[in-house]
Amino acid sequence: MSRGHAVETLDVQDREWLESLESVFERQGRQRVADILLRLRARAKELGVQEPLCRTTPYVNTIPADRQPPYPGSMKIERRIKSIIRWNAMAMVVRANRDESGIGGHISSYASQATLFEVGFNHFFRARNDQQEGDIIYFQGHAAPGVYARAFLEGRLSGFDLENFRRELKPEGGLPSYPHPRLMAGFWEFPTVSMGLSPIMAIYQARFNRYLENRGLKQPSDQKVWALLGDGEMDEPESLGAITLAAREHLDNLIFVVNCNLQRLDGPVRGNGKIIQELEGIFGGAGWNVIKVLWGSSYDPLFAADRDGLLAQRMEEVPDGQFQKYAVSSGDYIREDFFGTDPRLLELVKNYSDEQLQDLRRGGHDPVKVYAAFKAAVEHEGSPTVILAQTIKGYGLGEAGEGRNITHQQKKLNEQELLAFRTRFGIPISDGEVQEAPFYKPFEETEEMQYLHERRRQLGGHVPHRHVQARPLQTPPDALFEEFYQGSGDRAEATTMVFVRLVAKLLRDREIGKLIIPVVPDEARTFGMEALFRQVGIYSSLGQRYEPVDKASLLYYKEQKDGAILEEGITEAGSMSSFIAAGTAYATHSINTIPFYFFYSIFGMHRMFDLIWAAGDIKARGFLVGGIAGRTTLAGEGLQHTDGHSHLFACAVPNLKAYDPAFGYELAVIVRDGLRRMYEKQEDIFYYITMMNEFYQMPPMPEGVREGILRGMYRYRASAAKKSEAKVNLLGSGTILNEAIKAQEILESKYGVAADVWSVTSYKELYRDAIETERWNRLHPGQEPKRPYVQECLRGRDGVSVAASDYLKALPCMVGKWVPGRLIPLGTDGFGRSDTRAALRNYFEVDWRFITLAALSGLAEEGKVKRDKVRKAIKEMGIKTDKISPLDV
Ligand SMILES: Cc1ncc(C[n+]2csc(CCOP(=O)(O)OP(=O)(O)O)c2C)c(N)n1
Ligand SMILES: [Mg+2]
Repeated sequence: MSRGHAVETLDVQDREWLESLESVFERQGRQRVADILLRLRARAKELGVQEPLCRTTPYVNTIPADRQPPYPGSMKIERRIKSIIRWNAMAMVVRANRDESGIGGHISSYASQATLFEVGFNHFFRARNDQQEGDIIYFQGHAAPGVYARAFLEGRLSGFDLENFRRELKPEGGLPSYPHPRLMAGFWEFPTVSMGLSPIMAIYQARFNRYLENRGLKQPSDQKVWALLGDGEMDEPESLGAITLAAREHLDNLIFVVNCNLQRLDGPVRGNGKIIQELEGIFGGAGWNVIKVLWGSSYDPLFAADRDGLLAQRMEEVPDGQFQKYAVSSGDYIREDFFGTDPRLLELVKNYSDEQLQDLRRGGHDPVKVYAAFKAAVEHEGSPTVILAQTIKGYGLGEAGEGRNITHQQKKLNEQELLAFRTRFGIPISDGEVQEAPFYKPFEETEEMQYLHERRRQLGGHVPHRHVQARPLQTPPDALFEEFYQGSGDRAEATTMVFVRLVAKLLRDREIGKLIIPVVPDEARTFGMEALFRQVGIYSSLGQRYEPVDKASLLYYKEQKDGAILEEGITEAGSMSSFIAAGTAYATHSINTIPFYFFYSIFGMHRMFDLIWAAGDIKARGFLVGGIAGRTTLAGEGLQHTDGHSHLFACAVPNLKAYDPAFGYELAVIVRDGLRRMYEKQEDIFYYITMMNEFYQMPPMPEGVREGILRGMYRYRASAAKKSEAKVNLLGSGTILNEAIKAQEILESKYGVAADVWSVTSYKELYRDAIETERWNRLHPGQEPKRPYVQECLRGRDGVSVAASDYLKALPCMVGKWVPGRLIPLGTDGFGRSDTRAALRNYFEVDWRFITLAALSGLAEEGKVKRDKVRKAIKEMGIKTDKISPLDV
């Protein structure tokens, strides 16, 4: 009872207090004790007593041995199954690296958490089927060999598959290194191997599940979100960055299991400290239910005999680095170093042999303790749970790496080490065969195989298992978009406004309105989205328990339980995680939610690219909307805020469509086609669209341009000049298209140059088409070569093309080789500045004057205009030739 109290402090008075506490506990229960403690604290405070800061509990199991539930299965059979999985997981990695040195893989991470996984697989992780929702499980990425090895026993993967671990490109196929839904369609559900993303995605997933329930899109259920994480991983800012949200939202559908093997890749997570205590303080302080699973059943008798809490005290003072040392030490060292600090501790273990001391197991390796923790977590109500399970990295590897600093990278075992592993886990492979590290699978009739299958049957099927059952949606009719095709007439608008109006309209739609999910990180007013606050409400699981200060106004800040807007506050990572949860609901919940995530464009690709990469992997659908974009279009904000490179970033994500539209109708065409492709045709793509805050009249849509808008370019305005000495093509994107249009007028009226203006909506689309076409031609030499779309557009218009955008020059350069004639790129390379739009466009040399100059200068080089004309133009347009280059600073 009095565990954790130093013996020295236990004088008579202390004992009396403790005894009376114990008697209250015995007669009146836990709640009464808690009430009294609260009262005592309050009184002590009144008396001016400075309370000791106490964020942690003693270094012992949260669930005492006498409150453990009985183990519901056969531990003996489960141990056999676990041992076989351990062996196969190890053999996969060893064999892969034998065949091809350097192919990589991890043995020791799974080895440390096999018990955590297996207790989950045998007793907790429910599969999704027609009768039940199942659980949502994020498996630690580099523990994938363990998941594969289990799937092998379950009959979901073949020996061939295991053989080809990390050899995906073999003709017969192989297994990806880590969980990638994109690469293993019917298997992995969540990409988890970029440390830190899985915890934050799991939190927002759990919250999104509640959102769906509160909005009536899904029936409430007892579905859990499990995230199996590493202790080293908890140092990633994303891992801890959203834990208060989980507590605030009372997400008792969320369980983190942190495998505290006290090591990461290079060495100890906290050699000089205690990671478990640190995490307990952090999670506990944030309002989570913390369950520590530190010691296995073999420690129970020791704790029972340690009436004065000396053992717990010693455990608390020993740093993690030293515990790691014990993991690799013999019993005599442990006796001397750990127990030897106090004769009373030595007395405690005097009947223990050195072997027994060495074999004392940590909690995370004891199914009884793990089961108790998992069960308590599942049953806990009111807050999320974190289970901190202490384990040993490389458990079972012995000399080959157990607890060693090199263990994370260990991929090869020699014959002796294989023999030792085989013997330790009792795998029926002969000495002669061990060297080959063969995979082992018992016959189906055996007790263990029957048991394994039966457990999964009871839990509803296999996990992980990704299966998409959402029915395709009908694309909204063209009529819904018609007003945007019409243009804005005399009214000046910004594409931001058009986009917001479009989404507001979609939200009102009877068919798909409920599925539209606006996500925004505290930037709604920046984009003029506040009208949506009132229209569809801001989601809050609590509704609105206060009178909003702006209640009297039309567009007040309206929070409601079934509000549609996910107003995430200032967390782009959290918002992106919401986007991913909403964008994958078609797979996780069979619900086609359609997220529109509006963010400040610089804080999009630039800030959360790894999550966007994860969205590509997980096949999230939806629209990423980069607001107030463009390095010269966003005036006044300067270096940190002006985005001139997100479209280049977007090029790197293969299934991301990226558009930089200039006009409302372009936007409408792109969004409608996106809805069609993602939700009707069920294509695994998603969209990045930039929108700007520059006001101008939105023209009506010309005839026949839809295909061009989607493919990346179309001729917006042909030259009006009938006869002219020279011709150029002006390619403009986003708001810079207007500069190209102005340059067209000047070139024609002042310099006698005919210019066609092209709206380039997507260099990425043009580039992709061109490289794919070129590839096809290369592989099909006997057939009629195809022409890239950009080349086709500009066919017969060679000479000079000037391409100007608000992004890096590299963007148009990507298609430069397919542009007939000379391509002159203009763009915004360099750090941004705070100034007016006009000043910025002069600084970055992307305004109509520089477009005109580039056209004339290109023509001069071609010999189509005189150099004098260029000099004259520079003067007339007031261009300073000695101005600094934006790249120089
Ligand atoms: C963002 C990121 N950085 C680095 C890595 C490389 N990496 C993979 S596993 C690992 C160590 C993981 O340690 P821990 O979280 O404690 O897991 P354990 O293997 O000990 O269970 C590292 C650094 C990664 N996968 N992701
Ligand atoms: Mg670790």
